[in-house]
Amino acid sequence: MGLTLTEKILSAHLVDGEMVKGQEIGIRIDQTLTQDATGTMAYLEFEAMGVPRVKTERSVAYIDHNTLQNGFENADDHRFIGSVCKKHGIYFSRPGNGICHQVHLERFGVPGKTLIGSDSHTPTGGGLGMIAIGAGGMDVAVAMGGGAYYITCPQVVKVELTGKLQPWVAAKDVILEVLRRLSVKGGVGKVIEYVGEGVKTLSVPERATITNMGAELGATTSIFPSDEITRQFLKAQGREQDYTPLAADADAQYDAVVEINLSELVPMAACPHSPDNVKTVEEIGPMKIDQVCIGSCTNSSLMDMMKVAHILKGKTVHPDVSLSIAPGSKQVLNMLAKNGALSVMIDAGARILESACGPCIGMGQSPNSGGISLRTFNRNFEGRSGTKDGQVYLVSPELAAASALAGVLTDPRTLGDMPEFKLPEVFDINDNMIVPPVNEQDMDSVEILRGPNIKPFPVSEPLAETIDAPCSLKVGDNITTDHIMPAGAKILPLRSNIPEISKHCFAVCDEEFYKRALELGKSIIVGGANYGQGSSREHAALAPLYLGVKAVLVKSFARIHMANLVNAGILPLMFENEADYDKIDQGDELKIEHVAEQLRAGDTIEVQNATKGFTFKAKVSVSARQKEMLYAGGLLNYTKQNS
Ligand code: MIC
Ligand code: SF4
Repeated sequence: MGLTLTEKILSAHLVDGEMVKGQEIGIRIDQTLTQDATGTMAYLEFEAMGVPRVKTERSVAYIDHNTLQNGFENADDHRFIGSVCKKHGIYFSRPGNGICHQVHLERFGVPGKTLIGSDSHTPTGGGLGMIAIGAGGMDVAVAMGGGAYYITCPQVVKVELTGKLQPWVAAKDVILEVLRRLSVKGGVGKVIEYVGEGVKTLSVPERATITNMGAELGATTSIFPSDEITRQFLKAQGREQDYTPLAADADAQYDAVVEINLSELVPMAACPHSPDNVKTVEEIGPMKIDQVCIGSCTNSSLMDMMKVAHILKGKTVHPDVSLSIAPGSKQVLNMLAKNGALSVMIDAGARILESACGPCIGMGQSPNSGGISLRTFNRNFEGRSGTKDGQVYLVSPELAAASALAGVLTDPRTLGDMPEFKLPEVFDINDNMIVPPVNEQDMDSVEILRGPNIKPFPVSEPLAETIDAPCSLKVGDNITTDHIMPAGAKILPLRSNIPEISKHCFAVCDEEFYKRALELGKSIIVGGANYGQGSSREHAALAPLYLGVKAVLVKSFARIHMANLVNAGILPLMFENEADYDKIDQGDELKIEHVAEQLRAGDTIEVQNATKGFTFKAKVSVSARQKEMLYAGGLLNYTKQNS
């Protein structure tokens, strides 16, 4: 029986366990990436492990999230990360060089390799035929130290692409269609593998748009084959030597099949406030808009920008619309400057932003009150834009540009003939903003620059004999990490200061939570389905840890967040009978006796609701290795015990 591409790469990297679906496997990691908002913690954790130099083939630290230096904090963090990189063998992509996923695709991604990154959109690398997975900072620290990365051996879903996109219909519409069909929970425990004739019609940046936003399916990752188109892209990046052809076997067996005829797709938008709330432009109608933001790791490639420039050429942005554009990397921005497209954008009235995450993470460009914002990004969770009642629609760059001119949601197919957009034969290559580390023999001469914003991470304790704590908060379904630990320009600078950032924990849901949790000393959070979807930020586990949260009891978890809870030593519990969720109220005293003993005996735990006087069952769906981590009080304690 033939193998899927996913199985081929995973089994070539297997260092622990067996390739049995649903079981935990450990894989060797060839490359890691971090960004600044998760990076400070990841590097503090790496330092705590005491490994002198990274053991991966390539590790890169990017500065792209916290670039609004509104006070000393972010600049301190950048200098800290830069100095750690220099000393410990990591390449450092300086602020201004671009968004981690875009730059990694351009300069470092290699087909067939494994990559983990402390950012949930790391699967962008799947556009180059990598197994690229988003993870918590601690997992990335362990991988840098040469440790394996553990995942559940995934099911593999085949997405068979046929046909060819119609003019002005975009790669973004492909992933929106997948989200429409599978939903934000549809990818859990799965890798989405793209195959079929239609694959050949998509360039590497288009493939990367699709794998990038595959994160919104909750999937472990998404992957495209590595083919002639991949070779041409790598050649144009001066990296043809990194090319290897890779594909699934013709008789590979998949766990599920989705068929998409590219020719039948139409322009679409994900409506507020979920990436799977997808409608066609026709269904939404010519809605009046206030803002358009083009950029983010989903849609900021040169090809995207050239399409936008073509649409804007000789026109003016509608007087009621603010248009911002953030090209994804220095390479993209500079090529636009050299070929004149940047001037076209400026002429049309676009507000050009630096090559960074910017508005995507709420770093500026919050829309007006109740404002309707079209964004080429990947997430439209409530409040993420920085405006609580902002209405964010996720769309393709083509649709965004056409609408910015018209002032209303506009089908880009009304633009008429589309010229053929081709990737350049040679990209503009200048890696002068990527600082290499010093040689190993010189590492002692590098001083680590630790500003006052950098505080040690909270210490977790070994699992208690009994957890006896009140429910400090009860929340509903699809709680995102943006609810648990919001981002934005005010809060992001506190990413290396857990005591301070914890003040904002769950503030979107309940402003009193911080105070209440601290007063209670220890507590349990109760939630619904798909708890912790979205970002990989381990702060969504570290802040609750700091606030004394001992367990999180929900209907189901998102993958990265559950791993982050275990890494932090917080017990992740799932209702065996979902109806028990309705019987618990905030304030109820919950009691779990002999926790470790119960865990050793199986995967079900008995919980008492002392306030209401009933007992119910909760599942702990973790591996044997993760149980050991829970007994030890998290991954760091576990790693120390076992090294
Ligand atoms: C995001 O898109 O939510 C982020 C900001 O890139 C996060 C990482 C973070 O919270 O720092 C992610 O996707 O993992
Ligand atoms: Fe940055 Fe947005 Fe991409 Fe996250 S999703 S890495 S914030 S551009």
